[in-house]
Amino acid sequence: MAEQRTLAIIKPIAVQNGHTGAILHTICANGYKLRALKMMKMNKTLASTFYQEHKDMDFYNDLIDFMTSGPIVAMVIEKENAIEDFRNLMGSTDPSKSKPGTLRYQYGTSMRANAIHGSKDEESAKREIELIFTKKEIF
Ligand code: 3AN
Repeated sequence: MAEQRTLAIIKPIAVQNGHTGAILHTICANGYKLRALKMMKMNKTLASTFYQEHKDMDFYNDLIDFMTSGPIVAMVIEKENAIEDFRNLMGSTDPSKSKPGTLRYQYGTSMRANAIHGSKDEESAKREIELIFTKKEIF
C-alpha cells in the first residue's frame, strides 16, 4: 500500500497537561514520519470551518469553545495506511470505551477532552491538512 498522510492534532487539554512530548514519542515510535509540525491557537473561524460537519450537533458549541481554549499541536504524519492506522492508535471517541494502549485511553478524559484528533478519511485528511498548513510548511 502507498504512503498516506493524515492530520493529527494534540488537543488543548493534552497540551496543557504536558502530554505533547509523550504523544509525539508514541506517534513516531509507531512508524509515522513527521512531515509538518506546529503549535498554534485555533480561532473560532478556523475551528468552525474545521468542524463544519458537526455544526448541527448539540456538542458543537462546546467543541468549538474547547478547541479554541488554548494552544494545540498540529502535525502532518505519514506512513502506509496512515489514516486508518492512526484512528486505531487514537482509540474510540469516548475515552472510557477506548482500548488500553490507545492515545485516548491514556490521555483522554471525556468525549470532548479526548486528547487527540485524526482525520477520518482521505478527503478529510486533504481538507484538514490544507486548512492548517501551507504547502511550504509540509516537508
Ligand atoms: P472523532 O474525533 O473520534 O472522529 P467525531 O468526528 O465524531 O469524533 O467528533 C469530533 C469531535 O467532537 C470529537 N473528537 C470530540 O472531541 C467531539 N465530540 C464528539 N461527540 C461528542 C459528544 N457526544 N460530546 C462532546 N463532544 C463530542
